[in-house]
Amino acid sequence: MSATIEFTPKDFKSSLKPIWCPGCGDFGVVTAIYKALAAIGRPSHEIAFISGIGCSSRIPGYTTAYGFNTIHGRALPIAQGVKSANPDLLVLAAGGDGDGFSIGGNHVGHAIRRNMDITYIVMDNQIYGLTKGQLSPTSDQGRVTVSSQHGSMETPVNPLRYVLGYGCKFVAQGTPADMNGLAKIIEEGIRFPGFSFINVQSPCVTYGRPQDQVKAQREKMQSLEELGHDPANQLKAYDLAEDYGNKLYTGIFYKDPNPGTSMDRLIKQRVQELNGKGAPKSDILSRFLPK
Ligand SMILES: Cc1ncc(C[n+]2csc(CCOP(=O)(O)OP(=O)(O)O)c2C)c(N)n1
Ligand code: SF4
Repeated sequence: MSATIEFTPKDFKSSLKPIWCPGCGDFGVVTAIYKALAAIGRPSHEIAFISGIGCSSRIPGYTTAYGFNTIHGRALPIAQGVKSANPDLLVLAAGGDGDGFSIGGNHVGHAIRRNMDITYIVMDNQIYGLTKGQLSPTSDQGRVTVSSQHGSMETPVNPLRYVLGYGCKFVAQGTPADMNGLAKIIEEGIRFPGFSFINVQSPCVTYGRPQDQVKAQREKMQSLEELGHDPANQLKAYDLAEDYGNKLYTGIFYKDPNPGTSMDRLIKQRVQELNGKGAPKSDILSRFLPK
């Protein structure tokens, strides 16, 4: 680790020009990530950024971290593989609401259960952006899209309650309408020693609705901190999360005050114990983990 080097957000911006639609909320998310990484102060070669497939999943390419734009819905299994192979890497995972809660929904619960020290950022625009505006699992009931001409008849997923229900130890929400707040939340998520989930209300300007855009969000957003919410209060967090889709709370819903040891650390400890006992070199983990 190079703790003495000072970084600026620009150090984490790659030379690749984003091809997102002008005004897409994801521009704000990547800018907040640059700021958070500068505050964390680790060099790009110690960071791995894993995504699925979607407009939002292009995000690793716009950073200077090692990146892998993987398979639709599979950011988390791959991120967990990376983290268990090298627990010393700072691992970020990201994708859209479709990627995370539709095709990849099953992985979210198991990633939470395993509790690897990974920060998972979902850019929740309540639509499939890349494939041109179909219903996503977080779309409202009644929403008319190219795949729901008569209005959606499905009950939407509440991502905040979903992850809290699985026992996620760090749950937050932000928006590019409050860039500094979002950067701070991402920084806190990275500093949290376990799996952290950050839902970002990142509007799609092309297929989204006027009431979901950044301008409308500015009117609507309410800081949990200003409301006096105690992030150690899990039951209250669950209560507040119920308002997903109606209110726009920003900040930390829940942060476990006793986070325990993350699974990547437990694996590392176990491998060190096995190495100390002269375990055979064929042990797959001991071949891949740093000594
Ligand atoms: C296995 C598989 N199924 C379906 C697709 C098609 N597909 C690509 S992106 C996407 C959804 C994109 O929506 P979301 O994940 O919410 O991200 P966004 O584009 O809105 O950022 C789908 C269905 C795919 N690439 N691979
Ligand atoms: S289609 Fe929507 S989500 Fe995709 S880049 Fe354009 S504005 Fe962003």
